[in-house]
Amino acid sequence: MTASPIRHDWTLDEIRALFDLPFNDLVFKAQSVHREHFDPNEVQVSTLLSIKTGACPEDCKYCPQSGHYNTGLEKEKLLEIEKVVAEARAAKDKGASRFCMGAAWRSPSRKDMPYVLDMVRQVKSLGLETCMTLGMLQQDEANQLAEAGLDYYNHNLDTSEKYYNHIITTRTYQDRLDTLDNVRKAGMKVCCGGIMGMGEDEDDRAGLIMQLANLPHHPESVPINMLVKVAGTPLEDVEDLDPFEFVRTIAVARIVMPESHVRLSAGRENMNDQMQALCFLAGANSIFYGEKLLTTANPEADHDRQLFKRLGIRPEQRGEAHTDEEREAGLVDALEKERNRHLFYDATERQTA
Ligand code: SAM
Ligand code: DTB
Ligand code: SF4
Repeated sequence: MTASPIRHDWTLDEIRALFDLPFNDLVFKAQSVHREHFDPNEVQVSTLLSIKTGACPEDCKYCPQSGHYNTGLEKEKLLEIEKVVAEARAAKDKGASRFCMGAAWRSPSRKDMPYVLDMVRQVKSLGLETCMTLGMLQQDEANQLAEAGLDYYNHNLDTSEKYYNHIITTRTYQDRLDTLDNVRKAGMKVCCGGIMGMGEDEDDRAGLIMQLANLPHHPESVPINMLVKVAGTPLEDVEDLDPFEFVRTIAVARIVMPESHVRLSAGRENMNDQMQALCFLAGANSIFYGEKLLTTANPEADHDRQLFKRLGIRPEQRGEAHTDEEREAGLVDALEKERNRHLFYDATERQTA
């Protein structure tokens, strides 16, 4: 079978046509593409930590951390490095392969940069992949983060260009594209996706996926979030999205970005196991693992380990998505992978014993 080509010239009509396929045809196509590029029974697991919480100057209508809305969130200053490292170590012990650190900033300030860079160095030295999401980045900031060893930078487009102004007014779509460009030029991997269920229509979901797929390089990681409705935000009462529309979005993302990890991201707390299994079938192969996202709840780690067991899913270990050449060059340690895998499942046994 020839592998699906990597394209960067998708039209909205082509993406709409994928969304319009009968559900079974769409999921079958997505799963077929998935199998050309990935082990269908492996899912990458990342753990998230909020390193600076609340009082954000931006007005993103979905966000509990925006200072524009009263969500009753306790704000916190930038966490001390030791605390972050301890959390990262705990995440690694539970079997996470990547540690993602998020800050409620419009962009990092000059005075915070040295701390953030030190965090990257120390978390990386634990043997974890590192990811940060700190808001907009200038080129020199992106370069510094890359130099400190940051593997991934998360910066979402969130929705279509057309719907964007309904959701955020304090920074433009172009600002976001510029940050993504700076991250790429600095040589980091890109994590970029969006949120479903914010009152957008199917064309907006198609528009977002088109934007992502037509970036000069596909983001290595594409988080597809279901809106977590938080009381006090302007979107707290928005109508629920049909769950099948969410699965369709994952499937289309998988088809048009065949080599990317598609992350079943925020919103799993409100999804049952069957819905999550359907998302994996549609090509999702990454999750956030651990009881908390940034400020809202995520399923219990033990529940996720049980779900993986029931579905025969293995956690993808750091480096498994590397090329054969990289493997042969000894960048991936098979023994460590096996040990980590045991660590992940043994944690279940320890907690259920
Ligand atoms: N302040 C930085 C920024 O916006 O780039 C980083 C942190 S921000 C919380 C990271 C991402 O979390 C947002 O781009 C958005 O996609 C997602 N997010 C925030 N609140 C959410 C919610 N209530 N439901 C789903 N996703 C959410
Ligand atoms: C992403 O796309 N989703 C994550 C991560 N990137 C940083 C954040 C989800 C946040 C959900 C709301 C909260 O917990 O505050
Ligand atoms: Fe601030 Fe990020 Fe939340 Fe927007 S999404 S309000 S930028 S923390």
